[in-house]
Amino acid sequence: PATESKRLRIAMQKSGRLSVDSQALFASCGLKINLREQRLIAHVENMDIDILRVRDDDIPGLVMDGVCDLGIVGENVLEEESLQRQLDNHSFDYTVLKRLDFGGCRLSIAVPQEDEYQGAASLEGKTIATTYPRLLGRYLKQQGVNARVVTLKGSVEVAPRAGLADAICDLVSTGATLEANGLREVDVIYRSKAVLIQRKDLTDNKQLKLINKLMPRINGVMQANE
Ligand code: PRT
Ligand code: ZN
Repeated sequence: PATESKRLRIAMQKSGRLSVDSQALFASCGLKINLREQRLIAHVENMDIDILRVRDDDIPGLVMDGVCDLGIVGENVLEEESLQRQLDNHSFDYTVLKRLDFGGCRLSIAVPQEDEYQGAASLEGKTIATTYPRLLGRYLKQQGVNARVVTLKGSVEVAPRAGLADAICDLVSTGATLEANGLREVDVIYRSKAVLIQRKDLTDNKQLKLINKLMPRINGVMQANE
């Protein structure tokens, strides 16, 4: 029934680069979660919160569709989904509650070590492989460059060697993956961190109160880590 207050639903990455830090953030905010079982939903024992553990790619949509109230996701995935939804005329509303201090990386253009590169114009007429076609497409448009974009969900870094692309646009943190594949980072097109987002139409008083209780804790934890 609509009058009954629902538990706050928070989406987090089930397993991957953001899961350990997301869990640690929840723990340091006092949430007691039993994550032993490999379940989709974990109930928080001491608060009216459920944690949904999903693929990171599903998190923006779950929040934008109002299926989850909060979510922790990389800005790269969030922005890519927003751009895609704008093109598809789907809802893409959300509020960023906090930019977090983990999950940092950059989305960069990389070319084979020996290839010449003199700015974005060097990409004219080339084929670029990426997992982020909308972010790359926006960049190419801004630069006035016509290039072919090939979408790969994985193994983007091997595309040039495999003859699938002339260049790639992929996430980089240390640069070791690019180096191991004979590639050179030439332009950063987007800088990303993990963010805590909230759905736009959240009106339940109890849920809003809970969020108002959590936010100072998150701010406190982040200040202590500075
Ligand atoms: O299974 P699921 O779909 O949930 O996970 P996933 O495999 O899609 O994502 P995951 O866990 O790899 O990354 C989750 C988020 O972490 C990304 O969306 C980014 O916001 C953030 N992040 C931070 C990174 C990196 N750093 C990163 N280095 N995501 C991916 N990488 C990859 C990159 O794609 C490349 O293959 O690591 C490699 C490069 O790393 P370096 O250190 O060699 O430069
Ligand atoms: Zn993913």
